[in-house]
Amino acid sequence: MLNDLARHVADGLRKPIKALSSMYFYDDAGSRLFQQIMGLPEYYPTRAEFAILERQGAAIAAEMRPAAGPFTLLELGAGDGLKTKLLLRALLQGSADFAYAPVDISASAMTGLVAALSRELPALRVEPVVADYATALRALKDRPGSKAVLFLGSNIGNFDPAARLDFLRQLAAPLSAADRLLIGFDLQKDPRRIRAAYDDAQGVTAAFNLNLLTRLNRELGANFDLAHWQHYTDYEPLTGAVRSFLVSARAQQVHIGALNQTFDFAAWEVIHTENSFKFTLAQISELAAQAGLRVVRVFQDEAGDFADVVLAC
Ligand code: AVI
Repeated sequence: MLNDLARHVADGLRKPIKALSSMYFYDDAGSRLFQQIMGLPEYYPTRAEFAILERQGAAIAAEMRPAAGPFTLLELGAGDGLKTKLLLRALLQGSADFAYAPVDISASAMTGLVAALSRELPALRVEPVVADYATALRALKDRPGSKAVLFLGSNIGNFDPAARLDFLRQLAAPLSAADRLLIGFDLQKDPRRIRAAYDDAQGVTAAFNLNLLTRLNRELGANFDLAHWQHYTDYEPLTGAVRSFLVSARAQQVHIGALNQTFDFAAWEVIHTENSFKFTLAQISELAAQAGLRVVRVFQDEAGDFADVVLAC
């Protein structure tokens, strides 16, 4: 029986333009590399969003909590929770009655987060969930009471447009009028800055992308030779997409043991591994309306690089 990853790879490598989902970047090594990316000088989104939450945390907390009563603060893709702690502190300071339910696909990231929270915010009620987004959305539906949902870090940018709308509609479906969503959107800006954020000088983003092949070698018994694969990325201002690829630097064959199959790669053929969409404020309002949501308030950093947007039904 094939597992999810094996099935995904079988489908993705049989396509005319080979593609693998960036969802599979985040094994333990990939999650650690992403932590490193967030500290890189070129990778501005994390700092920009941190500045928003640091300076405007109290105002955001006030928009997110219901007028009265307890609520669940569910965070999709919680990661190390560094930015969220700012919001959690603001909510605790405002004596909000809530449980924090972080959701992340990485068990190791979750263990680290729960340990850090119990040290730093001992008064916080934490109900961790190790799951992918689809499972988390089902859990959200089943949760009684008021909800505030966080989807920070421009994770929304990693969906392609159809999946993005579908996901937002699923997020909106279980929400009632008093519930709130806070979504982080990376905004369109100097294309050179955007591209540099995904092609850093130290090569950490390259290692992050290439780690996907290491994962396939380990988990699916593949024999990708990393010496003959390269990271390539580009930003398209017309679509607002950063597209990242793994490039086969020569004609080669790769055997994947778990699939019992060998795949041919031509010289310079690519595997498309990630989209990171960048938005305008007008696109965000339009997207919200298409998903049956309205923009309650937009919080931006001083440079206007990033927006944390409060949405409601
Ligand atoms: C997780 N996600 C929002 C990151 C992004 O910016 O698209 C993942 C990433 N990929 C390369 N660098 C960072």
